Amino acid sequence: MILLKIGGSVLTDKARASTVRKDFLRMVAQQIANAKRDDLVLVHGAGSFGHPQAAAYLSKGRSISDAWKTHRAVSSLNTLFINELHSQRVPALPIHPLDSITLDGGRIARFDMAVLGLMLENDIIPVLHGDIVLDSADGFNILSGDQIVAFLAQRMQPEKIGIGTDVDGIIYKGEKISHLNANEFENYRKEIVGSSVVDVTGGMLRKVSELVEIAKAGIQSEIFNATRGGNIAKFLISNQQVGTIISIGTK
Ligand code: IP8
Repeated sequence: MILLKIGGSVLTDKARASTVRKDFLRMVAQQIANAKRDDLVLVHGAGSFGHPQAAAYLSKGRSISDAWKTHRAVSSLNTLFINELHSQRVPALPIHPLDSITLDGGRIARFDMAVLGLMLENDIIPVLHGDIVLDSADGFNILSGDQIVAFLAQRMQPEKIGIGTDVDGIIYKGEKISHLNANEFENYRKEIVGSSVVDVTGGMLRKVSELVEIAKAGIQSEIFNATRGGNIAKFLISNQQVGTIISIGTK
């Protein structure tokens, strides 16, 4: 099984509320279609379909109405993405975390994976996404797609885990590094900068932190630029490295 997250920065224009990057949506769907993998689990981020709404939820009194607007926004991106996948004949269906996951203090406490398992058995590609989710400690909380990836990685032990973003990998002192040893993450931490636009889930630093944790459990992943032509296909089909590998020890 391959686990692939496509970042909100790839699918949406993060500077404009609820605006999709149509060309990229198509380009991503085409590469997934061409790879012809039926053992794929997709996760996508929220980008401008969720982060501004989640920021409003968090700052304006945490109303159920703002929680709904957040879920509605990211669900509508999920629908647009799945429509595009279907137009490329990719048999994909949604799994909405609001309905299937609960949190405890911001971390996944329960995830009913029965639907996901049956989808894979039926050659259906599940498409999950970052979402606003009920939290037993705290009303609702924002669940990033990256935490979903880390959770599924530990549960399902995929053969490959990829995080497609709009940067070439982990940028350290202005240059992409080809490998991050999870044991040395603390040396890099202060140099990894977050996103300049609204990102309630902590941007690149949070993403890398999630991947460092799974690397420490022996699970390797790769962050790469999904906006560059062909990288998703290369990741899905070949063994060619396209971004930064995060693992334990030296590569
Ligand atoms: O874009 C965030 O998911 P992410 C989810 O994967 C919401 O961090 C609702 C903002």
